Amino acid sequence: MRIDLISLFPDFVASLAGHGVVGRAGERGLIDIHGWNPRDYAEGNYRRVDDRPFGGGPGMVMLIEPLRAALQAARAADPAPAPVIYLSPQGRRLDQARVRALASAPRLILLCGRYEGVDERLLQAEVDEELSIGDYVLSGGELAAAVLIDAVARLQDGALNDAQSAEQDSFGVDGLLDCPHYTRPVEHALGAVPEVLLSGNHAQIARWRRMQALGRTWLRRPDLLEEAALSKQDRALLAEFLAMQATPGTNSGEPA
Ligand code: 9D3
Repeated sequence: MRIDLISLFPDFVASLAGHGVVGRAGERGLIDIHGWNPRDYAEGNYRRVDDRPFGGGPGMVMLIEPLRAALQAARAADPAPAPVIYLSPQGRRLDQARVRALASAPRLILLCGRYEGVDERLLQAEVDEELSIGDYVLSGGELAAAVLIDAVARLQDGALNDAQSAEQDSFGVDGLLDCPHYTRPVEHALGAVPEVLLSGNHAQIARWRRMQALGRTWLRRPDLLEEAALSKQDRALLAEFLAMQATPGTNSGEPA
């Protein structure tokens, strides 16, 4: 997958993408990130990339021409057609279903804004999709682009090691939260490891983990449960979890 990044700080995003799973995906040639700085396409001694908003008000607005020229250069660098994604607080909220769809594209162009935003005419003419990463205020689109790159890079075939891939099978697909995890020591002042995990009974362990995943999702993210397609067995496990919750002396490990 080729990713072209239009940003006043392309190196910032590329450096974030140079570590961990994304870094490895880059080394393996699974993703290839190219930065394009609108300032390099700006005219005049001052190389302006922004100007004051018509109608007044605080902040600056990114100029059409430097962005258009940077986009054009990015497009021309590869013949594959690429959707242009604008990272913006006005966009649709990114979720794992959208990440999955974008991860299968051969190419993406990511447009990052700074200041108050981008001249609306450039957006109308050039942008195919507008995405937000959540309801909080960032200073620009760069961190959002880094989030999107991380999320699509780890879905590329061969990006994860075997253990990570196995985990991905059970999580992220069914839309539930993860179950709790424990490692040594078995006994600690902070508590003991649930006995079932030490039993060696893999069917019982799988059942317990599924029940915990269902229960935590119900407690913490009921919105996700409405989307998830629960089997009859899942409903029974959830009922069992909730009954245990209601019984004093059965601490499931949930904070109050
Ligand atoms: C305080 C400035 N706001 C005036 C009401 C508007 C505003 C402009 C530019 C708010 C944030 C930004 C910069 N943010 C992004 O470019 C951005 C973003 C975000 O802020 N939150 C979540 N997702 C994203 S994607 C891009």
